[in-house]
Amino acid sequence: MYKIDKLNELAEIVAEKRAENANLEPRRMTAEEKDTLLAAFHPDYKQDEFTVLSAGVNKGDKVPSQLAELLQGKSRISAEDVDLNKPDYDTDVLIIGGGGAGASAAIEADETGVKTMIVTKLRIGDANTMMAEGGIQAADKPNDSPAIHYIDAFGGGHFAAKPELVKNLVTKAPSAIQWLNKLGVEFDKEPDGTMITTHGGGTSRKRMHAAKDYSGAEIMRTLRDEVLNRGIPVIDFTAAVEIILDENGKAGGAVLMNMETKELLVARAKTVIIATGGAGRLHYQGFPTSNHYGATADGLILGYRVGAGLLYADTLQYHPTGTGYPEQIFGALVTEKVRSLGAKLVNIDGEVFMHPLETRDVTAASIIRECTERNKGIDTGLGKAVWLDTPMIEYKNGEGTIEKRIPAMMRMFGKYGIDIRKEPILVYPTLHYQNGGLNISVDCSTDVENLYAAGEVAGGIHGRNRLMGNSLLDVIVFGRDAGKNAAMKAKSIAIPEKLTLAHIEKFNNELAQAGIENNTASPMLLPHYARKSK
Ligand code: MEZ
Repeated sequence: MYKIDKLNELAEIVAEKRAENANLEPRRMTAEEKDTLLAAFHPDYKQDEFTVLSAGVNKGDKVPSQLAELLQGKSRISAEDVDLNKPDYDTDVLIIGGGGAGASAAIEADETGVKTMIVTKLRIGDANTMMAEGGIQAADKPNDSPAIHYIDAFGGGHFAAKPELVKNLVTKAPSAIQWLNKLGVEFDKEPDGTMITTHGGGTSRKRMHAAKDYSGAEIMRTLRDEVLNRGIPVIDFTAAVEIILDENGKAGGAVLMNMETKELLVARAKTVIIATGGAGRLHYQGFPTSNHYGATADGLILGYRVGAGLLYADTLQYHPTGTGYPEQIFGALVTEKVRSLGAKLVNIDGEVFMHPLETRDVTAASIIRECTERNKGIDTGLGKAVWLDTPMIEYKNGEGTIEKRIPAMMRMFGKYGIDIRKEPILVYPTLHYQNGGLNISVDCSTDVENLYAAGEVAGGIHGRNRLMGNSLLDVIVFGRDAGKNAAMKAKSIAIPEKLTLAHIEKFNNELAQAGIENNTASPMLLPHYARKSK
């Protein structure tokens, strides 16, 4: 193994300083310090990693270059490949994506009595929701309120979020927790049934509700059971490759592709919800990712090609603590809850170089600065990293805390011979979340009528930086709303009659006029390193 003795030697320095570091209260950065730090070290500010779009509704805006390649890529089909007059599926509400937002939407749409169907390119639950660890925010304690939650979220997002979306997020948070609780999510509770809550980066109150450190898996398990128990049809291993419009430019379904046989199918619907999640598997700027295998920005491409605009697609979240070592779990998420429970970030000299609960963009930039300009990172053989002093959790809170509160972390590192109760771990930022996405209104509608979006694919809720636990919250709040609103709309309209895929040629012409020759098939569907089917 790479210089394991050297790493053990360096870890000794962290152990020696633990008692002193545990009592340190590092000061918070000023707003000015944060701005300077972000501009110099956050990946979003590296201008040469972005491309200005030449076609589509966001022409003139910059997005990460890998995303631009797909947004201005080539459709996987042409209009002649399918017969739109012979739909394989007919439904009221078509939901594309089987993660937390898609499942929440399906449950609420089904509740209204409309015909609802989920289509997902992998299986229901193969989603970033499943991978979320640390928790879900809701201001439901006596010392807290949705108004305080609003200030934290809006400020943390650099005051760039759409105010009405943040308001919707925070005011519906307490009822979202109750809804999940009733459905059967096993939240961490005190013996008297009170929910246990902790801090996250940038929160002024303890409002993170969790199921240990596998909160997303617990929530997704519950939502999946509910979808299946209700008998909502789930068409799995089937990707949406184009949105279908009607003669008036309104959404009317989607062309689907069986991931194994590549057979094309037509789903006709009165309303369509895009809930396809994020884009970590595009590995912007060469970063590893904490995202699930299917996070390839598909929904952005589907929406953009039919005219749905994007908001803040140039801002990404690099979770400060991706695993920096060992190689087998490089980039995997080390939940922020580890820092909420008291672990501090420490450099090669054993110095605590920042407050551990600054907002994520600031923390990531600070770690990058430590490993570059300050040259205080630890060489792991895979790159530079800093220490996250996990034994400090037990030093401060007593033995057994790690096993009780973050057992999945303990298991993940334990598999590779690292006991996080006794040894600090090595971390470096990992691509975690797309802050922006399809521009939505508060009813989850996009710029295209009858086309809705919810979950990570939607933009504007978190501004230019999201706080921990507001994503699990957003998939529930906006997923539920999208389901209800798309269902109500479906009840008020007739089945679309004249369906068309004319937008494919129209977009191709726009690309040609802009001088773009790009044969990249989009949406991408699977990462470029996926094993090809025979
Ligand atoms: O909201 C998140 O991204 C989250 C809870 C992540 C984590 O650190 O656990």
